[in-house]
Amino acid sequence: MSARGGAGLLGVVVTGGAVLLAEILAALAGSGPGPVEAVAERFIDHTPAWLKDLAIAAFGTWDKLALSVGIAVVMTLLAVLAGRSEYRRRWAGAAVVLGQGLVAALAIFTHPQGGLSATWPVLVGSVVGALVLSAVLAPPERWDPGRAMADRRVLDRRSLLIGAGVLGAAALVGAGVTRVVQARRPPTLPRALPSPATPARPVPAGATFDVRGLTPFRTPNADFYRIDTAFFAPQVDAASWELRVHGLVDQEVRMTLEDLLEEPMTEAWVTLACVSNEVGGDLVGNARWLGIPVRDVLSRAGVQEAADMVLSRSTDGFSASTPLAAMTDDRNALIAVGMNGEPLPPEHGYPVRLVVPGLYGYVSATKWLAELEVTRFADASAYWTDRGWSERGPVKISSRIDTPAEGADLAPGEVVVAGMAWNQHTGIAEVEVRVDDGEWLPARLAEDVNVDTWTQWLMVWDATPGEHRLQVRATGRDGEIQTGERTGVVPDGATGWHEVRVIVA
Ligand SMILES: Nc1nc2c(c(=O)[nH]1)N[C@H]1C(S)=C(S)[C@@H](COP(=O)(O)O)O[C@H]1N2
Ligand SMILES: [Mo]
Repeated sequence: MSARGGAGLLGVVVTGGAVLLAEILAALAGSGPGPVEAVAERFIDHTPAWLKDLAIAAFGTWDKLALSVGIAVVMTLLAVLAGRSEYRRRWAGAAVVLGQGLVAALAIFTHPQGGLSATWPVLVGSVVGALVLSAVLAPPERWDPGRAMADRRVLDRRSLLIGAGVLGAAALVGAGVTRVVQARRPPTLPRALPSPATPARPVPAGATFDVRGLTPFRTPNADFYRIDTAFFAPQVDAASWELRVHGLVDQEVRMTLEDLLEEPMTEAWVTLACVSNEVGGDLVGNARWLGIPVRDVLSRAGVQEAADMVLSRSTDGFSASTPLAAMTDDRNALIAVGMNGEPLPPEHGYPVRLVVPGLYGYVSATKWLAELEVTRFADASAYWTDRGWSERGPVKISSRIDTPAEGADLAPGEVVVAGMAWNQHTGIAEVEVRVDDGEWLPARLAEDVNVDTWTQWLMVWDATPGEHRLQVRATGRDGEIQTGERTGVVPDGATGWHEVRVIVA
């Protein structure tokens, strides 16, 4: 390898080590986000809406992986640059490493869960990195072994390494001690999930069809789609968590997690859907949620006449604008602590989130909930509304073919066509399938659980040889027939019929 190539490689190794050190320090101290997370999230926050939409369209739920790869590539290029610059001019590469450290420190400083006190791990990491880089990469003639003992700069090199080592070790010990002193709790609730005062009706056997390839009625937590602007799920401390209800209310209400868990709980099956779900997409899931009705908390605060919206905010700076009526009418709008019988997983909002039947997640389902501000649409706007999405997001009636899969090779004869349909808070009255622009034929609906959940459907199709196109559409309990007109997800959700093409031979 050429000397320059070697310098670039050393730059990568040293910078990588510095980032790792900063990440370990941040994780140990629990003082806030690590540099990679902070930079990624600040990046997401400052990405123009069109680029974000493009990323979600191109990568779907892999968008975060794509972003990680992008960040890794940029960091590697900067690290190679640092190595080569240091090789050419003393401190030039060290300056690049320090510069990266300062950028990351700024990202942490301005991060909702960061702040000034959370910047020290990355500052220590980048100073250690700069010292080590300078020590190992000064121009080669300085390291002529024949002159080693005589050359003061060799001493420089040794003292640099010693300095870096002492600093790094001291920081590690300090962070470790902080960790032990804080004795951070594992993410569990202060007590077991209460049993519901108002339980959900048991799921009748007829609510699920046993068809291979068909989505299960209940989405296990581990399989539930995840969409949010957080790179890593925020770590919320249950002991100090508090919900604040304020704005156009008679009196501000504050509740700790203990307070919340003492309230009578409602359990409800609710299907959650993302506005970014394309026709046929899988950004939708169904769970049994446990929580207290939002209206109970709002009535305690006393909502004033002028209000028409609740702006919910998360601990990480996200916000959602929910029509007041959706939180005060009789639907199961919940301040939820449980998901399928367990505390919320960190990625789904631990310790507390909102779930509101009938509305897309971006205007209702705030995870890592921190506050409810009672306000007016005329006076405030939410995170995604400020980025070009609609201020209101009622779920659009949708249906999807799960099986057969797109492009499937089938044998002639009876083929089970099955899938899901959802129209939260209104309900599904009918699902129809058609083959090759033929007549719409009614599918069989599974027994429904409530109007807030999705419904499985199936149809037995007598497949004939050839290439065929299957399409599905649903009709709501209100008589609305799902439109075949194709629109994209921006600004308030996609429309159009899902179709799959199959080959029968
Ligand atoms: N704090 C926070 N809450 C959030 C979001 C977010 O970015 N941050 N995204 C919302 C969106 S767009 C959706 S679709 C749902 C997704 O919830 P899930 O990840 O549990 O499926 O969460 C909502 N709640
Ligand atoms: Mo979403």
